[in-house]
Amino acid sequence: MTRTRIAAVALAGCMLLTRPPTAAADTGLRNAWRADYPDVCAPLYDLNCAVCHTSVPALNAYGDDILAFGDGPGIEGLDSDGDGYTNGQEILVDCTNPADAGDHGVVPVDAATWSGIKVLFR
Ligand SMILES: [Ca+2]
Repeated sequence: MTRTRIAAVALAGCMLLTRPPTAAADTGLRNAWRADYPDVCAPLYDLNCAVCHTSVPALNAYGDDILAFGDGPGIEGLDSDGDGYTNGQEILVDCTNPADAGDHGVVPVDAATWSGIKVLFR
């Protein structure tokens, strides 16, 4: 084996060992999220990985909450981005990004009141 060939094999080996994890590793959670929200609005559906990631594999605030509390209804009462709108309202009612404090509805819903709960399930 020539020196060039040995160097090429060593470089290829290093590249395989240092390869970053692929997004495919997270497709199970993404699919679970989509199963929880089968009728999610198109803008949120189109965000794809950006619903939970700032840049794969780094998580945004909503992704951090999913990691901490699990996906689906368990975190709908949280306000991951701190904009005053719960994740449930953003995803199910307003069609806004639960990880972007600059993207929210017009009127925050107080889910602690009966009228607030009705708005979440209309
Ligand atoms: Ca938001």
